[in-house]
Amino acid sequence: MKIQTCWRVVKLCGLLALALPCGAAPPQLIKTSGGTEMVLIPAGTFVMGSGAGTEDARPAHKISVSSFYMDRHEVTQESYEDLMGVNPSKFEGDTNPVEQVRWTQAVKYCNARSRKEGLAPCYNETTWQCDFSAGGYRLPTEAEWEYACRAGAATAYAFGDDPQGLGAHAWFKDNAGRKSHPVGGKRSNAWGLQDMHGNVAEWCHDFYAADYYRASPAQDPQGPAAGAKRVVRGGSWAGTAEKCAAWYRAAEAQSLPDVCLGYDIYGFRCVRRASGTTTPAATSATTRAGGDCSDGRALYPRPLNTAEAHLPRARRPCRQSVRAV
Ligand SMILES: [Ca+2]
Repeated sequence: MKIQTCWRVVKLCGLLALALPCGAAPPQLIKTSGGTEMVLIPAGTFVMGSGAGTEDARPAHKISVSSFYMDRHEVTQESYEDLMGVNPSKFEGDTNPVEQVRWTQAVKYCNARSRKEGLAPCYNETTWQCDFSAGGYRLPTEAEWEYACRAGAATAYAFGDDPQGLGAHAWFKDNAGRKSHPVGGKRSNAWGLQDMHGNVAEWCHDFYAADYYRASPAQDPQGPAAGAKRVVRGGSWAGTAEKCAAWYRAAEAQSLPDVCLGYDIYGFRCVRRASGTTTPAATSATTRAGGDCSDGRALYPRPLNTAEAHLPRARRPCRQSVRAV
C-alpha cells in the first residue's frame, strides 16, 4: 500500500491519533534536494526500554524527544556510493541498504550529505564529536531511534507484541534467506518509516552503556560522554525476532578493522534537526518529478536494464520517472 494511501486510511479510521502525541499533526513526508525521502517526526514523550526486556533495557523510563527529520529508509548502496565513491556492501544492489559500514564511515556520509545540500556538517571527523545544533545530517540518538521505531506504540514492535506479525514488517532471521533486501519492501510503521525492524541493524549516535537507562536525562538524551562501543538498533536480516524488538539494544566498536566480524549486518539512516530550522533542501517530490535531473542520481529509474547496470554510475542514463509522493 502506498504511504499516502496508508496514512489516509489510518486518519480516516481515527487510529493515527493513538500513535501521535496529543494535538500533534500527522507526520509529514518530504523529499530532500538530494532525493531522499524523510519523515518529520513529531516531538513527544514515550516510554523507552522494557521492564520485561534484557537487563540493559531496564528500567523502562519516560523520555521526551524534540521533533526531527528521519530518513524513511535505510541509506541505500546507490546513495552511499554516489556521495562516497565506493560501495563496501557484501549484498550488492542499488536499492539494498549499504552495509559493511563502520560507525565512522556512516558519520562521514552524514557530513558529505550535509555539504552536498549546503547544510552545516554535524561531525568533527577528527574527534568524532557531534554538534547537535548544526543543521546538517547526523545519526539518530538511541532515544530518537526507539521513539521513531515505536511510532506511538508501547508494544515490543511497532505493530504489537506478537512476533508472529514480524514477517510482514521486517526482514529477519526467519524470512531473509541470510541476506539483506531492497529497502521499503515491508510494511511501514504508523509514521511511514520502513525497515526499522530488521534488514540491516542501524548505527545510532550514542556510545553504549548497559546501565545508561538508570540515569538518563529525560529530555533528548544523547548517550554517555564516552564508551568502547556505539549503539546499534533494530536487529537485522540475521537477527532473531527478539533482537528486532523496539527496545532491544546492541552495540559494536565504531571502527573495527575486520569487516568479517559482522559488519554485513550494520547499516544506518540519517536524521536532522527540525526545531529552529526551516526546511532548506526540502522540495516536494511533486516538484522533483519531471525535473531536469541535473542534480541527483536519485532520479534514476529502477531497475536499470542489464547494459545500463554495467555502466559506471556517472554514465547511466537520466530518466524522469520519479513518482510524486
Ligand atoms: Ca533496519
